[in-house]
Amino acid sequence: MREVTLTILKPDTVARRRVGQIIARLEEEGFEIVAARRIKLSEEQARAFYAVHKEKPFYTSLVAFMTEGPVWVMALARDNAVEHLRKVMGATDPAKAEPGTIRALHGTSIERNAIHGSDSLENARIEVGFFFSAADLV
Ligand code: FUP
Repeated sequence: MREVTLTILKPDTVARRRVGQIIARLEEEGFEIVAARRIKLSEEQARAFYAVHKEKPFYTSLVAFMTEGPVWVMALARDNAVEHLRKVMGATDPAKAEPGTIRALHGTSIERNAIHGSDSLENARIEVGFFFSAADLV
């Protein structure tokens, strides 16, 4: 089934000029970029986006990282997009991610792990809606 999922190329990826390489990989993996925007997350946006983690010890640091510089937010379409993006991203901790995955190739720590991808179809709908309106998804 064709799904739309949300990815964020995180501040580490933008700062290290890895955006192009990662977009090329996503297209090679069959994703269509149906919307994309470069933004700098406000603290309020980052806190809201990661609200499910607000009680975790890493929350404050995660919000600081996600707001330290610009990111690319993108809506990606493909058959089975949610699950396939999670597979291509690899595990949260780049040191534990399968070789060849985006996090293994481009992440440098469990926090600075290069890329976000929605973890379920329900969250994908919420997260795409967090950044894009229906009219943006062309
Ligand atoms: P993921 O879905 O793989 O991005 O992982 P989680 O939803 O569990 O975590 C969201 C983000 O919190 C991760 F991308 C990075 C950060 N994080 C940490 O900084 N430390 C941790 O121990 C776990 C997650």
